[in-house]
Amino acid sequence: MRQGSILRFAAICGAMVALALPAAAQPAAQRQVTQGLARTTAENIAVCGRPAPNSRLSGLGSITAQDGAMLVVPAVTSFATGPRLPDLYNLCTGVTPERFADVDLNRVPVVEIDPDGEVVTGSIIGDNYFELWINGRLVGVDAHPYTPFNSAIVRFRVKRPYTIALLLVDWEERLGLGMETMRGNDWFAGDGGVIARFSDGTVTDASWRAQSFYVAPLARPEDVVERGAVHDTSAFGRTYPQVRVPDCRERCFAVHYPLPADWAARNFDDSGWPRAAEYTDTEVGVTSLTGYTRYPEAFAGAHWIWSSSLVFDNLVLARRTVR
Ligand SMILES: [Ca+2]
Ligand SMILES: [Ca+2]
Repeated sequence: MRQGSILRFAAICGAMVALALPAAAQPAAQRQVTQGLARTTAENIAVCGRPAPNSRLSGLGSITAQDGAMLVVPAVTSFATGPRLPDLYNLCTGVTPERFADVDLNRVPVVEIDPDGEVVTGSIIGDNYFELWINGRLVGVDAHPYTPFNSAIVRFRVKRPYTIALLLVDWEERLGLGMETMRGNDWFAGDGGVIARFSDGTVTDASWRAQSFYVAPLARPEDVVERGAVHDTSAFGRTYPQVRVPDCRERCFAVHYPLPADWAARNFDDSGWPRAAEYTDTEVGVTSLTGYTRYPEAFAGAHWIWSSSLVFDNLVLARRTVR
């Protein structure tokens, strides 16, 4: 073909490709790659006020990606500035009611989203940390980021439809690498999970959307495959005990994706995100977690959810619009 014909042919092909893409298609995610440990910028952002078993320091780090960007690990959070949600169960504050019926809801302030809305009460556990946003407004942050494990109560007044958005972090001790010390192993890859139940019938389940934004530890950045919208590491397993963690230790890589600026907004289009994956109590490892098992009615009907890998995905955003 002559050059003009080739150009016209290319333009027509381009238009056909554009037409073939679904309306929800979004540009390919821009990944950022880091290798090795971050520089510790905060040893511990959350002091546990009482001696508690399984206490870990909630540290923060800074690491430079291969594109020159400075990244905060495990995540930029609002923990220091956001309102802390009231405790359902928290060994660090000594709030450990024997029964869910013992919880005095009158001590839980109602956050006003819509003055003419209904009051919704929710119970939430983040393994390890969550922030709750409603219609783009930060309603509250997890009172204790890492461990010991805690659970929270929230109340807000809202009108349907409304959008719940959660920022979720599987915290880490080997900052930048998604690993921690476990049973003598300093390079253990921890796993995440979140569960929530709200009094209007909304529960965490596969109807939510969940996307990952920080994936580690990786032997090679190419071990994350962008398969459609999924940041896929399933070739290495998704949960314990099947998961195969690489033995690269401090030489491991991490893949990060920038968070959309408006990810918590009500009108953010999350249709390009994968559906959340449901995980069992056994997979999440919560069968002896008192802040969960002591209050079955607080989480009845809800499922633990996360993105496609409970182990490798360390920063996850999840959303659900309640109609
Ligand atoms: Ca927590
Ligand atoms: Ca992890």
